[in-house]
Amino acid sequence: MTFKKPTEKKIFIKGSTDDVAVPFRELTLSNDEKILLSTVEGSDPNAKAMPKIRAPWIASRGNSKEKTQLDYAKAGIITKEMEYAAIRESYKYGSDMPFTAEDVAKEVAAGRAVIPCNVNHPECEPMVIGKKFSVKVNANIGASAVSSGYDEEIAKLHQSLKFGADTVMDLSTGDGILELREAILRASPVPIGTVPVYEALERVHGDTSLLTWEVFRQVVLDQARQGVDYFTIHAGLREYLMPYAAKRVLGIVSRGGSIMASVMLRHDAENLAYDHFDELMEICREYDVALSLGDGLRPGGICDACDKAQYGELEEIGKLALRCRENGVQCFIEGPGHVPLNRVYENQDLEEKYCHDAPFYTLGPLVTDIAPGQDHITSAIGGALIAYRGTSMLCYVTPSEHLALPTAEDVKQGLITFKLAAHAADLGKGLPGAQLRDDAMSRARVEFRWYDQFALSLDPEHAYQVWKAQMPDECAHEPSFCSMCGPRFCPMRLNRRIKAKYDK
Ligand code: IRN
Ligand code: FE2
Repeated sequence: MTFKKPTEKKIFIKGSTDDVAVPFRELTLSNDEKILLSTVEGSDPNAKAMPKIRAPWIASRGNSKEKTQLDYAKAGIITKEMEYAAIRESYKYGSDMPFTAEDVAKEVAAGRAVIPCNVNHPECEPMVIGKKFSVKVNANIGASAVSSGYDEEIAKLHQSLKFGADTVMDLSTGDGILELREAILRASPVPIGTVPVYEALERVHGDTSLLTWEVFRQVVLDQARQGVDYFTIHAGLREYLMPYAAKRVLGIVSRGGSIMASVMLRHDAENLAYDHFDELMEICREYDVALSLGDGLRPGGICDACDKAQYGELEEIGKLALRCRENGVQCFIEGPGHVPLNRVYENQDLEEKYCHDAPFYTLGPLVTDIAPGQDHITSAIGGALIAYRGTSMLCYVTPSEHLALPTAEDVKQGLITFKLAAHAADLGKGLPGAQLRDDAMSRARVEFRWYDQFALSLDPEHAYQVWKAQMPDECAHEPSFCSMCGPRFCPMRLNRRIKAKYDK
């Protein structure tokens, strides 16, 4: 029997005008079935300079009084970004348009969704984060003072794009962060997020007594001008919540949260991002930077989960979210952390209640503490569950969590693990078309179309290697069994005979 291998090509689906052209990977399986897979430009590390697809859209809106996607949505104006995001969302799982640009606009206007896209990041291919849409995955990259440099981090960006990161956060600290961030922004078709307080601490050489509002404000402004699409700001970590954090076993485990808390202690003052929140919103609105309201008091262990510190901060964040909404600043809410399985849903439900349905973006949650080295798994278990309940975006956790800065291989493992968690949630949510790829996989399995199965999998190369390694050489020509059961015990073959007899 001869067999065709599946093929793949890039296609563009156009919107109402030619300048809205959304890239997809079109897979043609060996039986000529077609499947669309989401992609972005620039995932090829050898790609030329990124196209600035948004430049003409931004220029054409130059003098309008609306500044942000939220402003436009509230004014009933459909932007190209909304149209682009709607196409991407729809065709990710199929071929018709279950989500129109109007649907996206409606969710954005209500504050239930965000399109992170700084006006100074024209390379950004718009995407929408919200409960109504598919679950997104963020990958964290970034150098630290003791480990990794420029080239490694750019390689991690490309690795992230290749394995489907929907957004990437640059968490760099140490020297040269400005240049690195510039390179990341110019090479990234996905929204880039940062935690500005990390750079603020760098600028004062780690001396929290020098970390003032003026320093912080300047960092925020510089990064906004550079094109960062969203900022994690830990403004809900109020002074009155500190005693609750002090009672914990693990205290404050958020890096940004602990910097904020040290500054507050040092100056014996309220959180400076809280005190100056209006000014922060002004900067964010000017450049359309979305605020990712940080969970500085997220629990760092099962023992600290769901305590007064965590939920008290969540209530504070909710009030800030409402202010963002009123002021035309897009925002979403960061969440835990370490949470036992039985309290995962409660976290989503409280977030919606306190934060007025703003999108939730969680770090896992990790459902146990006992698996360092495997925490991509402990966190994907909680991640799948909370995303099924309504979380809009999952921050990946890699196998090196709690142990080391992730390598490029960790980035890959973290992403694959979280892409499968996000997809499991999409399936559970019953998103239109979410099951198409699963069904194609099942048919390929029954028909022993091995190469189709590889092409449909999240990590084709790995699936192929596992299959190949144990296949007897003389059978390697598309055998109708695999080495798991061998030819005599293959249930798939038995099923064929059952079908032939009973399902004519
Ligand atoms: C996501 C949800 N809660 C926290 N995160 C991410 O964790 C956050 O966006 C950032 O990428 C990373 C580290 O945040 P901290 O430790 O500074 O809070
Ligand atoms: Fe942790």
